[in-house]
Amino acid sequence: MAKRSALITGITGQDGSYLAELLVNKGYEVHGLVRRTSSVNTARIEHILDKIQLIPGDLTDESSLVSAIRKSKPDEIYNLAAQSFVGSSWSQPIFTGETTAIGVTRLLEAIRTAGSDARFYQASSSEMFGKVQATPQNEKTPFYPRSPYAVAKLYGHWITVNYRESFGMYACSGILFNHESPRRGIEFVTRKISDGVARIYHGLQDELRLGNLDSKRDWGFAGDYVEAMWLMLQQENPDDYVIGTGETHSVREFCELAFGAAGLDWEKYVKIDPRFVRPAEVDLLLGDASKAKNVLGWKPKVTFPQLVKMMVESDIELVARDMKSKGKTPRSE
Ligand code: NDP
Ligand code: GDR
Repeated sequence: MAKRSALITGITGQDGSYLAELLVNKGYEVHGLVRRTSSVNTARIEHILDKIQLIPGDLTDESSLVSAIRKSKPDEIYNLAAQSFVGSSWSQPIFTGETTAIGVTRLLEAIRTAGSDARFYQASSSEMFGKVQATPQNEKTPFYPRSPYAVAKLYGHWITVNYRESFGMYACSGILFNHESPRRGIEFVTRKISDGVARIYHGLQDELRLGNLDSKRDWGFAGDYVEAMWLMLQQENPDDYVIGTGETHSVREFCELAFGAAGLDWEKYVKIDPRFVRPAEVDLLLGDASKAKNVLGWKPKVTFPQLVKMMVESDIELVARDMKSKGKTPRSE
C-alpha cells in the first residue's frame, strides 16, 4: 500500500514538531510548509530533518499553498501555522488577521484550486471562549473572543465549518486548550517561567517579571494533543472537538510548582510588571473534552505536576549546556 502523505503548516513550531514526529512514526510521508526567514529556525525539527520534506511557502501567499499541495499530494493537511502569540496580536492586529484568519481561507481555497480531496485539520483555540459564557467549556459553549488573535481564530473556526457545510470537505476544527512542553515558545508564560527558574537556579538572574498571576488556564502536554489532531482526521465523519485536561490552574500555581521543582521559593523572585498585563484578559479556561473521550477515545496522559517538572528540568539542563558552551560554570547537580 502507498505511504500516506501529510502536509503540515507550522511544522517549525511547537505542535508542528510533535505532530511531524507522530506521523513519521506512523509511517507517513511528511511534508512541512516553511516560510522564508533570515536565519535558520528548524531547531525543533532538527532531529527528524532527514525523515521529512520541507516545502517553501507562506499562509499569506496563496500560490505557494497551491504549489505545496500539488507537490506533496497530501491525504491529510494540518493547518497549524499562525501568528499564535495573543500578546503580539494587539501590536500586530492586521498581520494576525492576515495569517491566523484569512490564511485559513487561502489554504482551503488552495485545496479546491489544486483539486485535492485531502482531509483538513484547523488549529482552533480555547481563546475563542474568551470571556467565558459557561464553565466548563465544550463544543456548545458560545464564543466571546477577547483579543485580535482570538477574533482571528474564530474566523478560522467558522470558515472551516463553512467549507465543510458548503463543499462537503472533510474539515475539522480542533478547539484545543493551552498545551505546553519543553519546546514551547519562550514568550508564553509557562516557558517564560521554566526558563526564568532555570536562569535563577544557575545564578544568571535574580528575578522574573510577569503580568497577571490570577488568570487560570487548562494546561496540558503538547505531545498528548497532537494525537487528538490525528484522531480527528481518522473518523468516518468530520466534526469539531474540544481538547483539554478538565483541570484549571492559575499562573501563580504554575510559579509555585515550577520554582518548587528547583527547590526555590517563588515569592522571593517573581515581580509584577504592568508591561505584561494585557488590554483585555481571559480570566479562566477549563475544558470539557467528554466528546473527544467518547468519540475519539482520547485522553491526556501527562499530569499538570509532571508537565511543570518536565519543563523545569529541561530548561535547567538547557541553560547549563549553554553556559558551558560559553565557558561559564553552571550550578552542579
Ligand atoms: P507556534 O507559535 O510554536 O508555531 C507557529 C507556526 O506557524 C511556526 O511554525 C511559524 O513559523 C508558523 N507561521 C507563522 N506565520 C506563518 C505564515 N505566515 N506562513 C507560514 N507559517 C507561518 O505555535 P504552536 O505550535 O504552539 O501552535 C500551533 C497552532 O495551534 C497555532 O495555530 C496556534 O494558534 C494554535 N493553538 C495553539 C495552542 C497551544 O496552547 N499551543 C492552543 C490552541 C491553538 P516560524 O517558525 O517561521 O515562525
Ligand atoms: P495564552 O498563553 O494567551 O493563554 O495563549 P500565554 O502563555 O501567553 O498566557 C497565559 C496567561 O498568562 C498570563 N501572564 C502572562 N503571559 C505571558 N505570555 N507573559 C507574562 O509575563 C505573563 N504574566 C501573566 C496571561 O495574561 C494569560 O492570562 C496560548 C497560545 O498558545 C495561543 O496560541 C493558544 O490559542 C492559547 O494558548 C490556547
